[in-house]
Amino acid sequence: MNTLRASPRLPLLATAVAVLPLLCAPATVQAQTVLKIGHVLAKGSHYDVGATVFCDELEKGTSGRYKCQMFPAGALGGEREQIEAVQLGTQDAVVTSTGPVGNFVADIKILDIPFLFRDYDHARKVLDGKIGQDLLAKFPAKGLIALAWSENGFRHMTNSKRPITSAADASGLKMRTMENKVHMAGYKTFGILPTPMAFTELFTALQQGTVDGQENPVGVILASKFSQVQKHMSLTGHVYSPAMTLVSPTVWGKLSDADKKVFLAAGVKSAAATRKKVNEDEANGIAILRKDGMQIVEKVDGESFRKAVAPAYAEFAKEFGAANIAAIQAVK
Ligand code: EAX
Repeated sequence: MNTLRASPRLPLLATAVAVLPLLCAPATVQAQTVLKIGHVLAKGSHYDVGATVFCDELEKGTSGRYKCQMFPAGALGGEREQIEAVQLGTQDAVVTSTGPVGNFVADIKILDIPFLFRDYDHARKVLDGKIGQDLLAKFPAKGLIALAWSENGFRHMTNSKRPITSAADASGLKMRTMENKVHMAGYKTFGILPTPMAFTELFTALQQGTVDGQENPVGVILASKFSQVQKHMSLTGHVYSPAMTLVSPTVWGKLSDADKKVFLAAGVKSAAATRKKVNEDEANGIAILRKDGMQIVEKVDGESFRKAVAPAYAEFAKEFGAANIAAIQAVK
């Protein structure tokens, strides 16, 4: 039994008042950590669905010891900015496309090669298999913890000038691209004038005509209401855009082994929820965008784009290894 002793500096009553709350505190006061997690898409988008599942799973799996404060819609800046903040530890986690990630972990730029992936099934098999998991293992050495491969989707072109049915139609258009050198090299072969820009600046740039167009998956075009500033859309599907949940090493280093398992499992569940939302957007989004006034070319001459980008594959093979590219293409 603690006996109350009057501190020489405090009369007995004041001492009692000071220590009383401590005596009434529950036996184990659970410290709670609130994680600052961001992404650049609107609430309700495929990233937001994934981030919400991630946070719910964390809270459940740690019995409330970890919760999230979510910052959607680029509130914490563009993807590159948020990745830098996660690396520095000033932000705890980010859900991001791989667009700018290649500037931090060069090896993953191989995934950004145009027409590398046949379809969603192929891309998901590669990323969830040895090739993708080996790439995730390269992140800690670069000051980032990659929990799982999530998904942005196959990218399609939109613009305000004209319908694009073949590579020739795309030629000469000033198109915003992600800050991604592989995309820019590939798109140049289509005759596009690539203008790299953070996603947070894109809507205004389209509205003001600073760029003629951009390219993004259906879910991004929907969630970002690009139908308000873009008349034409073409289902080019020229690049598959992976996404991922990155966590700061500052957070990761404080986790018990058990909590690390919770974080990893939450990352996997988050990715599954995002992929499900991407499937839904792919199924329903075109009709919605057409109803919103976009003129959509569904039958694109994909061969013209593949032919145009073929010479760049020699450069990609030099940078990433022909065998590595072939290994991805060979996954069935
Ligand atoms: O990650 O920058 C982009 O075009 C990305 O696809 C978008 O930010 C979602």
